Amino acid sequence: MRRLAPAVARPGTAVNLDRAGYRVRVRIEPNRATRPSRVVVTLGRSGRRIRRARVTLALTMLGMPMPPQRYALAETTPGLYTCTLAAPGMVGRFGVTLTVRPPDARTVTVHFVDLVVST
Ligand SMILES: [Cu+2]
Repeated sequence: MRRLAPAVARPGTAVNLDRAGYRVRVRIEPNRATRPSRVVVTLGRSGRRIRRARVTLALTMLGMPMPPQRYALAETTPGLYTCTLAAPGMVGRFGVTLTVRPPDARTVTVHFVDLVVST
């Protein structure tokens, strides 16, 4: 169920989301309209990193009809998943859906808002 006030990923801060026993931590940098951004996600459960999950991200601009952009993250370090987002081209609030498929557990989905700012 979506929370009424979703977590917001702002430049320079991480978002922590707890869902179904998982701790999902997300950083998006630099979150600028004219530059690609790096997404770094860590997955934990009971204090342990989750490895070999399949992690995907869908991005839509809130309040503007545009097709979602979808990305698959790569596990670049054990339990740490990354991807690079194309420069969004505009400032504003983007809705992010992050889907985590752990190797031996149910799929976990979290939602948050990504705030893209100007330079
Ligand atoms: Cu837009």
